[in-house]
Amino acid sequence: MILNFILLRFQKGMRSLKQELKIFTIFIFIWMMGCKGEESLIPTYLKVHPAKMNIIPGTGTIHQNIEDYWLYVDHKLIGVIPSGNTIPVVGNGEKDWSIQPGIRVNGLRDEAHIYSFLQPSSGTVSLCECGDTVHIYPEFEYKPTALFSFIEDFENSNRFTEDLDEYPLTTGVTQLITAAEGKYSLAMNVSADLPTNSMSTQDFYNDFKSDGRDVFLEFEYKSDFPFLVGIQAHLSSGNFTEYAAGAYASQVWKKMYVNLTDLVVASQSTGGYRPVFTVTHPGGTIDAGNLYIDNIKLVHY
Ligand SMILES: [Ca+2]
Ligand SMILES: [Ca+2]
Repeated sequence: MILNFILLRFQKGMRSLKQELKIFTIFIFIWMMGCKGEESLIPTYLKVHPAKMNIIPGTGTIHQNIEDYWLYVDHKLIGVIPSGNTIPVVGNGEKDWSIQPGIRVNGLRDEAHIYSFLQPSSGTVSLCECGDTVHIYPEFEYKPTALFSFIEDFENSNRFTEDLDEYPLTTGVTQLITAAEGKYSLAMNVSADLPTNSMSTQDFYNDFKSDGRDVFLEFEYKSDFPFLVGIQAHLSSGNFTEYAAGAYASQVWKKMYVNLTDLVVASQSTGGYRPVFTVTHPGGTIDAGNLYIDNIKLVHY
């Protein structure tokens, strides 16, 4: 009886062992299949190094503030990454890559866009499915189709002499105290007694059409106070100023890109446009200070 029971348990045990073996075999098979699938998913890693800006005569400073690299491989967007980052790319064989330079329009973190005036960097990469890292060194330069109404570096000139506010003692002067590049930048002074300083160029620029093509103002700044940037449109009914962007005070030089396209389209001026910088002092006992600007470019197609 006991012998029978032991035999039965043994046979039952054999059965469950067989079942377990079966399940184990299926599991191993699925795992191996999974491994096989994973094997083909081993990526190649692309490390995108900080871009080099190529010097093109007539395009002014090479200072840019490219915050994002829009990486395309085989004409598909792989990712939008900061420079110095590594990104995995799945695939095999020789592929085309291109990187579009990304900026933050109007200084806004949420306004991450490709900057259309710079030529994308491109090349080919050999994807290996082997986990190797391939180094990419992008280079950017202005497109030949990018046109400049003016480039002002304040080294030997200052076209920002038009005082638009009601305080004749707030002006724009070139000085040697600080500069983003070279020796000179423009300083726009404000104080509690002279709280507003609004400067523009003497000329209006009408070398671009108001048809929706990109019009941007590039510049570098350092400022004791927040300030506004916009354009003044020259219309038969008078000159109208509208602001496109604002920036906070900064004790270090920063580069900003202001999109003027919508304002240009909205005003449809035939008499042209000129950029406007307006800085305001908060009043009270706060010290007098300056908005410093350098390397201003009005760029369009
Ligand atoms: Ca300068
Ligand atoms: Ca003034």
